[in-house]
Amino acid sequence: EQQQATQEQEAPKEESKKPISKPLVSHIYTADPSAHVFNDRIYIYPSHDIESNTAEDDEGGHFDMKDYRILSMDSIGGEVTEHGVALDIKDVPWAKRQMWAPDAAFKDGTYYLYFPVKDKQDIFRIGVATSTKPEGPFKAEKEPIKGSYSMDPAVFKDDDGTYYMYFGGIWGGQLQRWSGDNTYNPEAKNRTPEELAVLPRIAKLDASMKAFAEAPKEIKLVDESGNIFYEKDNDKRFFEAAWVHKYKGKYYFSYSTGDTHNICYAIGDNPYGPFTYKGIVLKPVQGWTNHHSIVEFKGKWYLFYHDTELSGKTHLRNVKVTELKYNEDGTIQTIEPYQ
Ligand code: FUB
Repeated sequence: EQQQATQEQEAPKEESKKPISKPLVSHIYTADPSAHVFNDRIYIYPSHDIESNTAEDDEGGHFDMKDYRILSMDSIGGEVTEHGVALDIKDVPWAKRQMWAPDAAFKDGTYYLYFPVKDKQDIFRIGVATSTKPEGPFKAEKEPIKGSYSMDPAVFKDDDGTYYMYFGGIWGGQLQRWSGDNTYNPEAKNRTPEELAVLPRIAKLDASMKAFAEAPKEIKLVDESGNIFYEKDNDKRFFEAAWVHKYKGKYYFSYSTGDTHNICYAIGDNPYGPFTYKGIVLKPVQGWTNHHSIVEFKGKWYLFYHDTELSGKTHLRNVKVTELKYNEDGTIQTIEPYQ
């Protein structure tokens, strides 16, 4: 079995350099920012990091979050509002521990919060909760989304009004335990370097927004020759933190490479891929994890991300934002988070 590095191990330090942007809030720790524009305002759906003193383990047990708090602002650089508890783990009947990176969507007057949390059997599932307001509070469904597993859901609305959920994360996110036909093997180990990398998943949402319209499928993430990455290609293969946005008719699938700490991206012609690897969006940040979202607001594009500037601890992060720029050919200009 491949030796798994502990997630408390920091990415290469950039201490002598200055961060390019400031934490959006400093009174609470926030991470994994999924940003959306609703009603001309930016809403950020982050994880709410806390110090729970849960012992660190190889599966990220110290990321022991217990609720969600939503942030909003009417302009980039404007005042940020934190809206209080949007959903508490005690109000999710099937949940046991670890509320990880959420996302949100809006349809027909209802806001949907999608969130990964471990169930009573310690298996990550994805739940859904609803509200009439983007900031919540949200009311959770009594069961997780049927057929859901692993973590880091990201919901993308295509121009034709179809919603797709992208999800999955390896190691502590448990995706390596699920085969391509969605069967569960609790004994499955992390892939060895010579094995093909685990692939992220997609499932179309049905009209209710609370169920999959189809069984989850693997997404082919490939190199320029069309080959799926091997686990040893860990500077390019998928680890966690999927996000999809559309730019000039192309689908951009971006994600974290986990143990090599980059946010990378790949481009495809339809929501299901294949997506061809193109490069790095964001270089490693302070802290082990790297997780982002990409959103257009008032004609400019922005990258929301996090680092550990406020705490210096991997599990106590703070969300940030910076502008994202494209080249003429549609490639993304790599962002250096420290200069
Ligand atoms: O916040 C907990 C986990 O850390 C997320 O789900 C991952 O993407 C990583 O950022």
